[in-house]
Amino acid sequence: MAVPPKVLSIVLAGGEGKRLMPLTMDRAKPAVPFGGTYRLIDFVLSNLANAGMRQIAVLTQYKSHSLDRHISLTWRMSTMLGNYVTPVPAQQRLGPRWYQGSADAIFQSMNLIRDEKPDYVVVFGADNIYRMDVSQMLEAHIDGGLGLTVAGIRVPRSQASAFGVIDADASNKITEFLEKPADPPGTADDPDASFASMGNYIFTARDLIESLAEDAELADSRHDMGGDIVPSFVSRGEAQVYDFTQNNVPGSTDRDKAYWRDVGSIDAYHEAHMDLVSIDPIFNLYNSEWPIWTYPVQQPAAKFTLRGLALDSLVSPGCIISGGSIESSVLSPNVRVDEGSKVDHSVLLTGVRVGHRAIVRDAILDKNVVVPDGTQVGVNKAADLARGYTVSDGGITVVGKGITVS
Ligand code: ADQ
Repeated sequence: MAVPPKVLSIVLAGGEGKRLMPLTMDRAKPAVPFGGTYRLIDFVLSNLANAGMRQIAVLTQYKSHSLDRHISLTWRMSTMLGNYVTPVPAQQRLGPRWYQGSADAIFQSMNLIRDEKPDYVVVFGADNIYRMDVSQMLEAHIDGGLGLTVAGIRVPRSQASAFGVIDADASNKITEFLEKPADPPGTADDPDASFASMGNYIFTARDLIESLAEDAELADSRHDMGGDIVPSFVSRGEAQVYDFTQNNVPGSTDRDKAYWRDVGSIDAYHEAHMDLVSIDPIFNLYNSEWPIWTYPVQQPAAKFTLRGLALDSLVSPGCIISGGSIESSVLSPNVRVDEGSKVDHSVLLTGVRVGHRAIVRDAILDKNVVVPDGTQVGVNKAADLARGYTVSDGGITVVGKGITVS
């Protein structure tokens, strides 16, 4: 039997997440809570661990305290997942500077690749919601025989300027790659769709090492994976695309099979939560054949009293809904909603308190926000702005950590 290839996985977890402010005010974007009990980074780490990847380095830098803590608690201490995952803080090995672009983050951590001597390096972003059997992409990379494989998915062309856009030939070789183009091209069969990079790459290790070393010498490079490294492989005819729709995760259905969301903006983050509470879930958190791992919540089951109710919602352990009504919303652990209050189309993070006769609508309330008796948030957007809260382009109000709504 052939010796299995040696694979090192690197998760890029150092992004600032400016467009998720104020949720990223004092936590890194991959540490932003999602879906009641998860953090964004749990999705990529689960995809890697479930696919059998046993060496995973998480490169962190920006406000990484809560991220490091979460990784240690969930991933390092778990007996089942053992010691697969290691957080690697910015090490400033090559001089007194933090990572510049994402490629510089890997370049500065090159000792990991040199020490482990892998055949292949999996480099995945940390900010997306999806399920993927990474071993199937690895197989496609090995079969393709090129230096780089980029995972791709069709997205509405109107949204494609936020992504790297791919053109490929019939053999999947990438012929053109445009990083975040102002006017993204459509695909050959659908002018309203673009073929986008998911920001997930598999490299043959020696090609990655060579390319990073060359890029580090270039004065005009931004040292960015999507902006510099991928285009350099494409210009040498060394990159292929892996169509995400080919991926088959055990237990997934036709409806949730190709689900992938970039949750980089407030509106996308809110919409991805609404996908979780839609009646026929588009993203199914309950697929036990491909679990999404996280830190187990040590709280009693959610309790509903005084005719409190929740419709089309996720309500985490430790929540008490006493007389309030929750609709199309996601509640993290330990949220309280009191009598006469209504929470609608909203995301409430851990420890939020909603008093009596309050209204929360089209809103995201960060950890420990208090909505006192009789107050409203998200109902009148002009009033929300006047009170200093963030209101997204799509009309979602965000109240930052610990604030008492006035
Ligand atoms: P973006 O997500 O906009 O586009 P970037 O901001 O570089 O690219 O983030 C990619 C990943 O790297 C994220 O997980 C982020 O947290 C992390 N990261 C960023 N800078 C880092 C640093 N200095 N150190 C460590 N980690 C860092 C990318 C691609 C696009 C693709 C989209 C898909 O460039 O081509 O379409 O992802 O979401």
